[in-house]
Amino acid sequence: MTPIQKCIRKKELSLKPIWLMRQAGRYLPEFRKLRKLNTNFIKLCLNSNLSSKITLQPLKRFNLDAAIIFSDILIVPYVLGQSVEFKKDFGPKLNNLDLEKISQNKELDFSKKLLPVYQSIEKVNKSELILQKDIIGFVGAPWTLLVYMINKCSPKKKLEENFFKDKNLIKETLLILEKFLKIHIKNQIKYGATIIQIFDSWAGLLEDKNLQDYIYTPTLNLVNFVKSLNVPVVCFPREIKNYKEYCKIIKPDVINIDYKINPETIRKEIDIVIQGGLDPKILLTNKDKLKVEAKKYLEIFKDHPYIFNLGHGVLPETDPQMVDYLIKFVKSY
Ligand code: 1CP
Repeated sequence: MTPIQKCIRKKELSLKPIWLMRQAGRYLPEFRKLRKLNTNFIKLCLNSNLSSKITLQPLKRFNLDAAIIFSDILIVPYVLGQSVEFKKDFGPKLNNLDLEKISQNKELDFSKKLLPVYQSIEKVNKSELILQKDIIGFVGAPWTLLVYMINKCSPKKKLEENFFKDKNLIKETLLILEKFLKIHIKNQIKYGATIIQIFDSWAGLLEDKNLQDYIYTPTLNLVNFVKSLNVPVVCFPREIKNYKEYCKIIKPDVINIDYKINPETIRKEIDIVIQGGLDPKILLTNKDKLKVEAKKYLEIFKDHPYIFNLGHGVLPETDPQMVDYLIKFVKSY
């Protein structure tokens, strides 16, 4: 059993495995080099030779306990027929959501279009670098995908007034997403993913009265689906106001916390495996500060099953040497 599986399934306390969100990405010069030659980001995700190589890049450098497959949560709307472009210094730009168009998708076609992602998982699975490590497959939560699909770009702070005006569009889109996200999850597992993480990056945008319909119901359906396949599921409802209530309702195997939440409070409130928390901005400071902060999390979660990770993704301006230092520190603690 891998260190992460021991932590999740056996609640081992002595192991504090580590991986980092966005561990494959722009802070690595070897990634930037490949990215420069491949200007179309979606095409890069759908090139299994390159995406498997990128997935393994951080494992070549660092003693991480998992690889996260190089893809994106927005690949699902893209494959469903809502085009997505990634613009430099702007982020994703989607075109209009066409419910009739996305309703016509068929399972076989959908899986076929995503085959390169699955082949990438298969390639990673065959690498020596992945021995005794996990492969993390992932999806965006229906709510977060809906935000991008309706808003057509990153919402940053607040949703527009009229975001919720077409209730039927929202309801139907969430159902379509649920159906195809289950297929995407099933396929990733079939090809070798050993953990599924559900990213709900915009969970913090919702008011309490909307949580049930837009987050709890659709996410619970996905979580129960992953559990039925006997694979652990990690949820990351970034900046959700009430992690305790979320965990009580959703019951994921692991909860990833963001950096704004107090880790001590969370430890007292929640009895499931916890992952993450460290502010990625700490990696931009210096080794002494990094050590103090990393130690804080390791001490707080000394007697709690804990997977070391960040409270959001590695920032592009991060020095890889700081990542190296963090991983060595956690591994030797
Ligand atoms: O080079 C580039 O310009 C592309 C940058 C990039 C990368 C490296 C994007 C565009 N996506 C990714 C990869 C990615 N995205 C991974 C796999 C790599 C890894 O983690 O090592 C994963 C798991 C994601 C997940 C993802 N994409 C999320 C959830 C996590 C989070 O950051 O909150 C979200 C919200 C996205 C959308 C997205 N894709 C890319 C960007 C810049 C964004 C965020 C845009 C925004 O701020 O709204």
